[in-house]
Amino acid sequence: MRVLVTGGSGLVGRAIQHVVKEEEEEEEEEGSTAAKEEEEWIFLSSKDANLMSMEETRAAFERHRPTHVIHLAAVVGGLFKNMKYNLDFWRNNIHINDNVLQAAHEVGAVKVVSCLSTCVFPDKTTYPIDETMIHDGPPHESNFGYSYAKRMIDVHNRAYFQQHGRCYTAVIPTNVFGPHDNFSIEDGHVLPGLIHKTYRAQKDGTPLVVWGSGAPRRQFIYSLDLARLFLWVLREYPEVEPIVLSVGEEDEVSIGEAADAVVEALGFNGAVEYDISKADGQFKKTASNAKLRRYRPDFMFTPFRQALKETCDWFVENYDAARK
Ligand code: NAP
Ligand code: GFB
Repeated sequence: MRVLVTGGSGLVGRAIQHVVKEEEEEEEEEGSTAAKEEEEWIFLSSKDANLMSMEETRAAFERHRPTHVIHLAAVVGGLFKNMKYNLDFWRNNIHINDNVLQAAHEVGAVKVVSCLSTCVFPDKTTYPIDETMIHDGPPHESNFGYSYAKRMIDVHNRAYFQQHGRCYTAVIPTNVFGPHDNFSIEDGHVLPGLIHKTYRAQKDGTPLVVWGSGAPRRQFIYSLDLARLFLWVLREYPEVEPIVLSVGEEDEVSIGEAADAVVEALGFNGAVEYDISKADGQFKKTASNAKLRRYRPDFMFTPFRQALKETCDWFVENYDAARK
C-alpha cells in the first residue's frame, strides 16, 4: 500500500503526518513492524508539483505510482477570503480535483479519499444536514465557488465508479483547526484568526475585535481527530458515497462562545468587542454524524477546550514559524 497525500504540508496533511508517525512509534514500542512494512507514505506540497497543471500532476503520480491517495490539496480560506475570490476558488479547485482524480486513475490507484466540507451543503435546508443532501440546493452565496467545486468531487467519484469500478470516495469534515493551521487574520478561518488576534491584542494591550455578531454556529473538529478518522476511511470505509466527519450536533458552539474559549485558553484579560459591520456568513451548517457513529460508535473526539488549548500553546511556541 503506497499512499500519496496531496496537500501533505497543510493543516490536515501535517496532522496525518503526525498520526502516521505516532502509529509507527507505537508499533516500534510493541516490537511489531507489520503496518510499517505494509504502508509507505508520501506527502506532497505545492513545491513538489503544481496540481493545477495536468502535466505536473501526471509526473508526480507517475513518479510515486500510489496504490492509495488522500487528496487534500485545495485553495482553502476562511469566510472573508472566499467572499473575495469565488472565481479563483472555483477554477483552481476544479482543475486540481480533475487533475488529481484522473492521474490517480491513470496510474491504477485503487482508492482515493478526497475532502469536501460541510459548507458544500445547501444553505436553505432542514437540520441536521446529512450525506444525502449535498446536491439539494444552492450553497451559501459567500463561498459558492469553493462549494460547487467541492461538490463536483462527488460527481467525479460516482462517475469513476460507474465507468471504471473505482472506489474513489470523499469525507465531509466540519470546520477544522489545530497546529500548523493558517493563522492569517485576513485570509484564515475563524479559530486561527481569533487566536492570532487575541495573541496580538494581549501583546499590544488593545481589545480583541471579533468580526460579525458572534451568533453564527459551527461544529469544530480537531485536526488530529480528523487525521485518525482519515486513516480509518482510507483503510476500512468501503463506500463511494461520502461520509460526514463531525463532532455531535450537541457540540456545536456559537462564534461568541468560540471567542470566549480562545480568550480563556490564552489567558487574555483585555476587552472583547464585536464588529458587526463585518459579515456573519452562513448562520449554521449543523451536520449529523449518525453515519460515522454507525461505523465508529466508540470513536472519542478530543474535548473542544483541550484541543483549543493545545492549538493555542502550539501557536505561542511556534509564533515565528507559524503561517500567518
Ligand atoms: P491548508 O492548510 O491551506 O493546506 C492546503 C494544502 O494544499 C497545502 O499542502 C498546499 O501546499 C496544497 N496546495 C494548495 N494549492 C496547491 C496546488 N496548486 N498544487 C499543489 N498543492 C497545493 O488547507 P487544509 O485546511 O489542510 O485543507 C485540507 C483539505 O481539507 C482541503 O481539501 C480543504 O478543502 C478541506 N477542508 C478544510 C477545512 C478547514 O476548516 N480548514 C474544513 C473542511 C474541509 P503548500 O503548503 O505547498 O502551499
Ligand atoms: O471559519 P470561518 O471564516 O468560515 O468563520 P465559515 C466565519 C465566521 O466567524 C463568521 C466569524 O461568522 C465570521 O463573522 N468571525 C469572527 C471570524 N471573527 C473572525 C475572524 O477573525 N476571522 C474569520 N475568518 N471569521 C468557511 C468557508 O466558512 O468554512 C470555507 O467559507 C470553508 O469555504 C470553511 O469551507 C470550513 O465557517 O463561515
